[in-house]
Amino acid sequence: MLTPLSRFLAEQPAPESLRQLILAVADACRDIGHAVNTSAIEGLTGALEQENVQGEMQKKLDVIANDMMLEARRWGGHVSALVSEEMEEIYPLISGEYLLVFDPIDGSSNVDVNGVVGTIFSVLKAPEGPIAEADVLQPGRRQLAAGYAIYGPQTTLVLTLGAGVSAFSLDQKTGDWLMTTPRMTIPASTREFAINMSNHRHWMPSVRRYIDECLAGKTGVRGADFNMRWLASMVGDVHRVLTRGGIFMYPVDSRKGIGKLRLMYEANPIAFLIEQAGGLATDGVNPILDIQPDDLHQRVGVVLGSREEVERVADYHKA
Ligand code: P6P
Repeated sequence: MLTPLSRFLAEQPAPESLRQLILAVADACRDIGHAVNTSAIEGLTGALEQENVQGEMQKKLDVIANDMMLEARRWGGHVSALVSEEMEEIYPLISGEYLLVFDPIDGSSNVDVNGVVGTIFSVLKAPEGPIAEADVLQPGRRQLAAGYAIYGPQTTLVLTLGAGVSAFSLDQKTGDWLMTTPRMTIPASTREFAINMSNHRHWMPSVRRYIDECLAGKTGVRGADFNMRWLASMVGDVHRVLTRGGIFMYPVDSRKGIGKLRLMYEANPIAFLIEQAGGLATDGVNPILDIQPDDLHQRVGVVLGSREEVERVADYHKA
């Protein structure tokens, strides 16, 4: 029987195998969302005594959500290999058309305080035969589909197959994803910024100039007051930007000379959504989607959202 999500996918310019894969990702996100929603009851909050490839303390839910994604039967033979924030190496499956790259729980430290978290995914074309890491290291411009599920007051799936961005919210009673926003678009300008202000002393001059002008409000060159939000959950902050505009920044800073966010399964899928919604996503200067990856887990600076604001930061860098 056709569901609202499968009806939507049937209208997308995509092969049937990709539509089937997106439906399988939606099912996985529904299962992960349930695990998140019941984590306190099931004793699944908190950390394990182990670190992931990022050198970050793994949360119980990180591992449980990752294990859910590794269940090969989910993918119906459409996926050749999985790549996860939680696994150092690629995870080969039987040969399929696609590579599925994901962060199973983004912002997992928020679970313990009942904050917003999400699952981010990216779909790339797989070559014939066994998959090597080099096959995965494709620029974000070559993504076939991308999206996230956000586990908040609603459980919402936001996705693109290259023809705009749409949002579906989960009907917890029926398990169906119902379209709630046919087309998400980002206003070109904003008066709302999202950044972790505690890193101010580490920022590049262009970022410090941009934020200081926002903080100067009406009395400064911007001639208007700005608002600030910071959820410490990329999916939550990005969902707000896609919903009402804004600029989200996790820039490269002087501590390590690299960014915090990961290119393959955070920045690239989110940048695809942002561009499809009419916004811009850069590393502070250049489009994220044009970056040629050289490592599965490489980090990148991220400045994304309302076009005019992202351009302003890049212009300050070039000034
Ligand atoms: P900070 C979550 O750990 C994450 O990867 C993103 O979801 C989020 O935007 C960022 O890190 C928060 O970082 O340094 O503010 O805790």
